[in-house]
Amino acid sequence: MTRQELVHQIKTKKTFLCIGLDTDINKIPEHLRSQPDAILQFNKAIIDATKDLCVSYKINTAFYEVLGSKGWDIMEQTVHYIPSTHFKIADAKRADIGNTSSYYAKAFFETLPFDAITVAPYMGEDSIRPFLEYENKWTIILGLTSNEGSKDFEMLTIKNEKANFLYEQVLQTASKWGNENNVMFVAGATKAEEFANIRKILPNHFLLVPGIGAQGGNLKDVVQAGMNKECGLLVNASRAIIYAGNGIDFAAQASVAAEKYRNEMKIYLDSINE
Ligand code: NUP
Repeated sequence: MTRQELVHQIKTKKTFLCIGLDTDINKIPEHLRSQPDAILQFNKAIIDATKDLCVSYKINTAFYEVLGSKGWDIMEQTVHYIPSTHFKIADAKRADIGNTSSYYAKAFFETLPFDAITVAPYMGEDSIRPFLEYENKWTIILGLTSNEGSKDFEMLTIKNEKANFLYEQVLQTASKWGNENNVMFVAGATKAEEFANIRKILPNHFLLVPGIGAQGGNLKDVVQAGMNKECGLLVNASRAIIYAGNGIDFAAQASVAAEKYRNEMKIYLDSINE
């Protein structure tokens, strides 16, 4: 999906919500658990109920890999079920030496029809380059993550006239490997106080922002410092939406939770379009 198409979806649907399909057999409603294709049924019901409220779905591969080959099959069926209008993210956090990365890229961009994959920047440019060679596909580089451990490396103070923290150096350097049409960065909603700084370095890039809902990040804070003229944000919520209910009406409850975010997002989007 191109940047233009993504921005068009955001403006037309008045939402920049990304729903995380972190589907866990232990958390899905009891009545589904005994079914042989419980996770796929759950995902399909969530997608049917929420697709008008979001522009993107993010599949965290861990929740599928844990089930072995069956899980990979469910992930494949799920990604094919997502409408072509939606931006499909594989949250796989890959990157390796070049020839290995080229197979990671092929696995997620050709064998599977994802639009984007998350990658770790630690191994440097040659580990990311193979992902960037695909036209109309996106590489989402971990910038400043939402977890506590981001302080261990990402928030390390470095002695450098251009950057205070290591994550800033990552944004500055890695943004040059690609461009605003094929690179995004992860910026955790729990780090909203850093967003103004992130925008100084990357005024135009899209940011994938996980951490609202279950991790306690605040949508308003993220938007105030992080939104740009084209929106520039994909805000993800996984547990807060997909497990909003755990009865027969779980999909309707997920839709209610997604609609709350969408309604708030609509107000913010209207304010940049005025
Ligand atoms: O910094 C990050 N924080 C984060 O939570 C980078 C991520 N990719 N994620 C992922 O976003 C995490 O692995 C999970 O799939 C999702 C957040 O889920 P939730 O807290 O909304 O349930």
